[in-house]
Amino acid sequence: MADAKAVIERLEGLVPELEQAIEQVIEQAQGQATSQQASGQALEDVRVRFLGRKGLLAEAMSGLGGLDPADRPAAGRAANAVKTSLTELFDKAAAGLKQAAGDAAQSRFDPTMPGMAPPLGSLHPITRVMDEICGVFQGLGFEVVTGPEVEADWYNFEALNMPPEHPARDMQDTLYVTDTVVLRTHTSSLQIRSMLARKPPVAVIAPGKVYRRDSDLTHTPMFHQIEGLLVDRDVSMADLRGTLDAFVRQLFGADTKTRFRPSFFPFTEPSAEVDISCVMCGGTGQVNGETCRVCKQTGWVEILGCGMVDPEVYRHVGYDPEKYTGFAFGLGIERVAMLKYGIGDLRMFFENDVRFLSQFP
Ligand code: 2NL
Repeated sequence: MADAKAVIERLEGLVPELEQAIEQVIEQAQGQATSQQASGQALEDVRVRFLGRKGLLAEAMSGLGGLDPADRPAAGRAANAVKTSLTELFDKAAAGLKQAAGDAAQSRFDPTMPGMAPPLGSLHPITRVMDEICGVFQGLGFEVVTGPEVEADWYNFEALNMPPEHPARDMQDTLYVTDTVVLRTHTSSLQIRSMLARKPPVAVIAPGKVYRRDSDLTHTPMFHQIEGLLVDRDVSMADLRGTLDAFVRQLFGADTKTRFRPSFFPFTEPSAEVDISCVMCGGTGQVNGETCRVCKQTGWVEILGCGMVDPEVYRHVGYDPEKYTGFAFGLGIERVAMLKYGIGDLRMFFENDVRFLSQFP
């Protein structure tokens, strides 16, 4: 017959043994020598060693079977009490370890550290220049208008004094959607729409994407344009010059000079092209003793086309050409942006390389 006292002693001896094993795991965890995951695993190993199916408790309890039946109830109660103690010890240790891991994370968190700045986007340089130009004209009392990029040929050509056989309507130059629908080749179509929608005085500025059947080093099939239109009684070419002078000075600086050269557009008469004194060399034609690459030593760069609205356009929108006069102008945004920021290659605007774009914060 096995000795009941010895079995009970063996069982009860497990409690301090587990306490010691747990203490060891906790000491290791506090020494930071082990990771949170490693100490969790070490504790689990201890649990299996004591409480597992073939663990120390199971082994000690197997002694119960060999006892005198009279001793079994007392030994059984002792065994149950030990099992409860061991389980509680283990649960407490596991909770303590988890708490300690949380505390450690807390102490590593430094609320005084500067935050991480989220990466900021920026406006495309074309958008910036477009906004800036619109802002200047809004300051002069013009209203910004927008509208469709897919346009009936009547608004894009016919109303602008470009009848069906006009050379600008050639398939070589224009992107046709159907026989009578085009991708707008300029934003003049918006100004035609504006004139149809209201009576003079009209002062509108029309920014947007335009499309031409053209693609090489200096031309892209899509580019950006701004057109302006002012129609009222007694509008003269002097008003046109004054308005464009004010615009150019605001955009390129107060020292900028302008010059008007005679030109031709089907929708204006007379027509002119406007040059500004070169933004690179200040009109001298030289940069550090070398030929200015922007104006090719001429001291001037072309910036826009303009003119007095042709009476033929008024007839198409139902304005009386005897009563009203007005001026219009158009300019390419890419060209202005290249001049303003000293960009030499048109393709930069369309590649959308972040290293380029992020230079315009
Ligand atoms: C250029 C020249 C120009 C216009 C656009 C216009 C619009 C209407 C009536 C008359 Cl509704 N004219 N627009 C006039 C002259 C020149 O653009 O070189 N653009 C890039």
